[in-house]
Amino acid sequence: METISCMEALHEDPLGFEDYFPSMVDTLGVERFMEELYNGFCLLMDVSVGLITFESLKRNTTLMGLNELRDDELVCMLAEGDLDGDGALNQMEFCSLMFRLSPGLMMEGSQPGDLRVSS
Ligand SMILES: [Ca+2]
Repeated sequence: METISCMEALHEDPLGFEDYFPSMVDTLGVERFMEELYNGFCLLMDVSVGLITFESLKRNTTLMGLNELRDDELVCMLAEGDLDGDGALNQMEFCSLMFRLSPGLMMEGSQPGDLRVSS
C-alpha cells in the first residue's frame, strides 16, 4: 500500500518531530505550541496563495537547512496531509499532519480536532 509506505518513510522522522513536539508542548503549553505550529506553517507556505505547496515546501525546507528531504518525501508529506484534495496544505491540514507525525503527542491523548485555532 502506497499510503502506508509513505507514512513509514515519514516516520523515519527526517525533521525530528517525534522528539521535538512533546517537549515543546511541555515547555510552551498547548496554546503557545499552536502558535509555533502556525509560525511553522507561515515559514513553509507560499505567501501568494496562503497554502503550503510542493514548490513552497521544497524552497523553504531548503532555506531552513532541511534540504536532505527528497522530492518524493515532500510529495509524501503533501499527499499525507492533503485532506481536501487540492494538492496543497492549508493551516488546518498542516497542523493535523504534524500531530499525526508525532506519536508522542497522540499518546498524550491530543486530537487535532481538539486543538483547532479559532481565529
Ligand atoms: Ca488541501
